[in-house]
Amino acid sequence: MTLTLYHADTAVCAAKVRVTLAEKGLAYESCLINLHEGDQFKPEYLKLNPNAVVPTLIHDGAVLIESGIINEYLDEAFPANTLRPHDLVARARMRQWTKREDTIHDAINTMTAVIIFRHDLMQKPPEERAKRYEAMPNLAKRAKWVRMMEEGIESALVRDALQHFAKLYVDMEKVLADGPWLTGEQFTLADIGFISFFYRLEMLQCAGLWRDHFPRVTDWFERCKARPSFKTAILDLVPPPAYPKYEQIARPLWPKVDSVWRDVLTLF
Ligand SMILES: N[C@@H](CCC(=O)N[C@@H](CS)C(=O)NCC(=O)O)C(=O)O
Repeated sequence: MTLTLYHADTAVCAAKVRVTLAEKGLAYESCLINLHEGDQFKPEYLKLNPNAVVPTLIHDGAVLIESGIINEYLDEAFPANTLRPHDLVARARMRQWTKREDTIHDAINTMTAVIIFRHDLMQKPPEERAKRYEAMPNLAKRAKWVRMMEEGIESALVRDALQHFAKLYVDMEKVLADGPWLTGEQFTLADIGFISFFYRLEMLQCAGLWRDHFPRVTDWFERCKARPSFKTAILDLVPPPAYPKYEQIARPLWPKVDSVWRDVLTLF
């Protein structure tokens, strides 16, 4: 049996799959894709993943894409240490959480882009910026990217992203009254789906989004971080000292994020 994962150390979607692999104790061959260099657009990679994104998993020659689908696949293909509830109602609830991952990922992408990517890109001359935009084959993604780069932290896209987080945390806070994990007593793919997103927000100096307002969500994330899989799948690849840049760039922007956040929270 062979498992090969195409991923990138900081890519939050790839980290979701690494957490599942670690929780299930599955070894894999690691193929790193350099997203900044544009490896994802190379023809040989596009044959595996026509969406030009990571992760891609290859299991005994079968190519699988989409992190949430890969996670369910892994749990079905390797039933030991199951990460899905046996009870069908609980399993359906788990899928209600995993279904939200793409929307939350999009919001994470907004925050990372306006805080970090923009900082880097705006230092480049306009022609080089235009080249970067043109290299993006997906026109909707390109249009969003241009808007994020032009508008930065003031963009209404930030407010949209924060609204998605607010709804998520309110819902999480509610269910976490009934158990340590999102579907109750068992740690499942529902929890796994959000861990790397929380870590990214922590790197972006935005942990106040939950720490200042949602105590059960705060405890939940601390429990996630205490699991050995967090170290193996996330921390070992993205250690905080390797990213002082994130802190330096992001910290001055937190007051602005926090003021929009407090405003958004009044809607919930
Ligand atoms: N829905 C996809 C999203 C994958 C995705 O957007 N991956 C990001 C990294 S987290 C990526 O590869 N971005 C590179 C790019 O957009 O050029 C999944 O969950 O697998």
